[in-house]
Amino acid sequence: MSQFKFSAGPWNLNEGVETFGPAVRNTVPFEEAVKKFKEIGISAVQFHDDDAVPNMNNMTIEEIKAEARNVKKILDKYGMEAEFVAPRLWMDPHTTDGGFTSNSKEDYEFAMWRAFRSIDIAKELGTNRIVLWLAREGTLCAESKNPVEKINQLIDSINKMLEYDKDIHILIESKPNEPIDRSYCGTIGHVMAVSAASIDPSRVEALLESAHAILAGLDPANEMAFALAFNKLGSVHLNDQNGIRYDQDKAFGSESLRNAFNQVKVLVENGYGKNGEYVGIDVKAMRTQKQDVGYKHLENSIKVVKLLEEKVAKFDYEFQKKCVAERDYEALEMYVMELLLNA
Ligand code: XUL
Ligand code: MN
Repeated sequence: MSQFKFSAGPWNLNEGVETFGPAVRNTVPFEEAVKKFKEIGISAVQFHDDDAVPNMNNMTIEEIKAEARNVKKILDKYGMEAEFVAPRLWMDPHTTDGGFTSNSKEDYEFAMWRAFRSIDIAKELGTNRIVLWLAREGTLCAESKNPVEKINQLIDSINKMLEYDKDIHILIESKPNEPIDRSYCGTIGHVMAVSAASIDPSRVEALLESAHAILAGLDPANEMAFALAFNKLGSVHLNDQNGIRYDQDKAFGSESLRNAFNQVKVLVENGYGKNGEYVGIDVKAMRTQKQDVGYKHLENSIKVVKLLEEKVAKFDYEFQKKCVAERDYEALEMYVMELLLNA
């Protein structure tokens, strides 16, 4: 049992493509993925705009909405929700140099078109959450953009989305790098600042992904706490990461159990999920995994969340208080290690 509702995206059943090698698994058809998600305890699907409406660039607004309604029927058939829609602004020739911070007016307008269409799709799928993973909003060549101008351009873009639909919430997913070298919204602190500068801070929230915090050299639980302190943690992407290298999206807790414990602890302690927030699992199957076991990373991540919820329930707050009073943090640290090791 878990107190949380879980979500995942179709991209989490990845084919294993990476920079040095091709796909090693077949694409799981969308309906099969939804069915599988349901079986393993996931109750909502995360979407990129073109996960829901492939080929949307060549469609009219009405055609896009109609296609989104067909996707909603599949969700309904399996009793599944849509958690969010995220414009995929990193694959298109129009977003080679970013979208909201592009130097090209035409490419900027394309990015806004995709953002507005993502809102249209979200409404048809029955969600008011838009996620912005700002994949290429930053630079490869530091001198290629005027950073102050571009950060203001980004805030303007978000304001336009807030104006386009008065009900929509924008969740910014921070990440310091990859694919871009220097990103403009690298941490939750950046997201909070952008939120505060927007025309409606109550509708601009954060999505914290564990691996992204680690890539920024930060602690994922503390990043979650920072957004929670402002009442702005709209979603999380739990996963894990072996240090500061390429974005690994490993199964939750598979690298640092204590970090994972503290993430679950901060979510539990702050009543995360009480306003309908999902615990998103954003994990990649290892490339070595065969087709029929290409979803275990999701199952395992959910299992680890549940096991850690049990550990949090057992956490002895009286003992913690005593250690704090005596300032004996070695004792507290050992207590946590023993709790996790079942010793
Ligand atoms: C990229 C990442 C994305 C977003 C959705 O690092 O995490 O999958 O979560 O666009
Ligand atoms: Mn993510």
